Amino acid sequence: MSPGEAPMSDRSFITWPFFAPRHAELLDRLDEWAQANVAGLVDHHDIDGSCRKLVAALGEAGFLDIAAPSADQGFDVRSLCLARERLAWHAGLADFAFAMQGLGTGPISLFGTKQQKADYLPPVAAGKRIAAFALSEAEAGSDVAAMATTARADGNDAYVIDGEKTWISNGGIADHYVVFARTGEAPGAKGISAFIVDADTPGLAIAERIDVIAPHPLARIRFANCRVPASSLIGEAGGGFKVAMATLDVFRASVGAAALGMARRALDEALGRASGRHLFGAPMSDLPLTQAALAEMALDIDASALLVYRAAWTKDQGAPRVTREASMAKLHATESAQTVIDKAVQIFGGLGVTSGVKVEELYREVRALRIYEGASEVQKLVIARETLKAAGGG
Ligand code: COS
Repeated sequence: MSPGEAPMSDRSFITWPFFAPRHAELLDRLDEWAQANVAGLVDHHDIDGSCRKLVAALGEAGFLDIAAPSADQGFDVRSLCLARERLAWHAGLADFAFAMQGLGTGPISLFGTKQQKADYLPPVAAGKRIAAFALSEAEAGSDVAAMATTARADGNDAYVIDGEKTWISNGGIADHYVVFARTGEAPGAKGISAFIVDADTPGLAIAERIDVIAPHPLARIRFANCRVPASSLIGEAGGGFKVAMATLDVFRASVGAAALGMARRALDEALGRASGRHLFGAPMSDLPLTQAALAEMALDIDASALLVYRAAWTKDQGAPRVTREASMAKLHATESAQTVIDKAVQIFGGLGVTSGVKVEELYREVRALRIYEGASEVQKLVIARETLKAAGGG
């Protein structure tokens, strides 16, 4: 393998019974496109510019239809997961650009009116507009129902939004934000609504850009007397919590898929390193401790893959909710990807913590996945609740 060239990757999973022939074809197209384009689109010194270029190129290549489907049948969650897995294998930023087009329109795809879908989905799918999902607040990340941002009805034809959202991906470069705010129909989860807010709406301001260990566009956003038409409400007034949770039911499994793609890449890198490097007179891959690490990595990857594809397949079979399956997929795939990548760094030794080396990049990139779209602790809570419910308790 020459420097900079991507290693070979196991693709036998595509013959597992979760997938149809169109998924194998998608995997081929993604790999071919990413090999030819991703390196030229990612510039780590210009994150905003890279994301804009990635969104435009992914749209032009036709992949964003998977993230923001206009067709009546809606999401093909297996395609969504495969796309994230494969893009994450190639570059975390490519996965990020793809995924946020989906999360930032998920509520519209699932609950939007005909008009909202017609206005927002085609330009996002074409890569001509950038989308964002604004749910988290400083005091309401895991506990969504505690959110403080308000949207007050102003007559029958408008709402006025006040408050702050933070850690908003694509904050600063998005053309619209799906914003969740308290409309007060009832306390807690039942008094929240979702709105589409165009980025140029007066009263919406980027309060701060946030730097993180694996840089991507991220911001704190302030709403001050931000007036939006009533037609921007997604779903029913007071139904915003369900809109958020149903969107996360689709996208949480895909976070697991992104983690899986990163873990697969780490294993591929580690296999190359272990067979190419000689230690004590033999290839490193002959050492029992190296073999134990590689075995544990391969096992974790297959377990994650089974959970991710199970969640995606179950949703694609028409299950109204896949809360338990999606939480299990996200929890296991993100936690184990962290471990798999850490083992790859160990196999690389000093080179593994050197800037610019792929496993070092993966080590930084995977960390946030255990936090966003529901931290691991929230996933455990969700799985326990669902398990107790199924057993007739809880
Ligand atoms: N799909 C549809 N509806 C759902 C749902 C889902 N997946 N999950 C919950 N709901 C509904 C419930 O059915 C309930 O409605 P009813 O009372 O009519 O039955 C309502 O929403 C409230 O649900 P619940 O009582 O479970 O709410 P909680 O406040 O206890 O929710 C958790 C708790 C922790 C599960 C939730 O807040 C959560 O997932 N938090 C993490 C959020 C997150 O991912 N944050 C990161 C920001 S996104 S980058």
